[in-house]
Amino acid sequence: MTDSNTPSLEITLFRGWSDKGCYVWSPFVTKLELRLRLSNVSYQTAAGSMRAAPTGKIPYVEVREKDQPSLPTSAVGDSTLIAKYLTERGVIDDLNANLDASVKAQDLAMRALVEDRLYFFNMRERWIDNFYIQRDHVLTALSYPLRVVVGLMIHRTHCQTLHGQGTGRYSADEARRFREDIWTSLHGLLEESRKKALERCGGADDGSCFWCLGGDGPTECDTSVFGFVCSALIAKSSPESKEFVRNLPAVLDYATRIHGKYLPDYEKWD
Ligand SMILES: N[C@@H](CCC(=O)N[C@@H](CS)C(=O)NCC(=O)O)C(=O)O
Repeated sequence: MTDSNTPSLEITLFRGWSDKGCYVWSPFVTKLELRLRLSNVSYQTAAGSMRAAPTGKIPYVEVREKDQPSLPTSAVGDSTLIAKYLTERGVIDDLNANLDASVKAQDLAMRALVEDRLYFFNMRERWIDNFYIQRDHVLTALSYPLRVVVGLMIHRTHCQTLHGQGTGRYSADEARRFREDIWTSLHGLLEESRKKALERCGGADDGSCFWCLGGDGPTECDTSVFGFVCSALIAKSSPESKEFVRNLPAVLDYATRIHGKYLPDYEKWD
């Protein structure tokens, strides 16, 4: 549990794995953890299961009213919907409240870049190119025979999804280049943001965080981008992405500063 400002709700975040003290491989879980920690909100973690998740995906949360413990818990799924719900309940701050319309649009575009584009290249690298590593990690709770059967079903579903969405139709080289273009563009953006942050404090780097859109505080897209950077650095089923990201100094610096300030209790990537 982190220190709390929070008040009325007891929050359990289901992360897919128990893995105490570690990041999990899902970028959406880490996105939500950073989102909670930016508002200094207390929460507990548990493994949960896809079957219990309201959307069939992780992350999801269960919330209980602290002052009315007899009420049933509510379950909410999807990292964005969870953040919206907690914002509306006044539990976390609305990070984008004071942005003007064009910056809000940039923020949404950055989230879409990672959550709705990079996501599919990750799915391909993990579930197709490095299937056995991904299967054995995701289905670790299952016996080996079940893992084989369920793994095959997931593989088939993901192949169909990637074919329908289009990412599955590229050659391996094309897919790699598209994926690397995303990381390279993020690196360029973060280099500029770091420069702006340094200029704001007169060139003296005190090790503070800098943020994607170059402002003096985080916006929603920082939680998504951090989630995807962290996931690329820790997941063993995306070795090419890891190697590529490890060679992007501004991306590493961005994630290292956020890790140090907001998630220092988690084991860091190597
Ligand atoms: N839009 C969802 C995406 C969540 C998601 O795709 N989670 C993946 C793990 S990274 C998952 O649970 N996949 C299982 C499945 O697709 O069946 C969110 O923001 O929470």
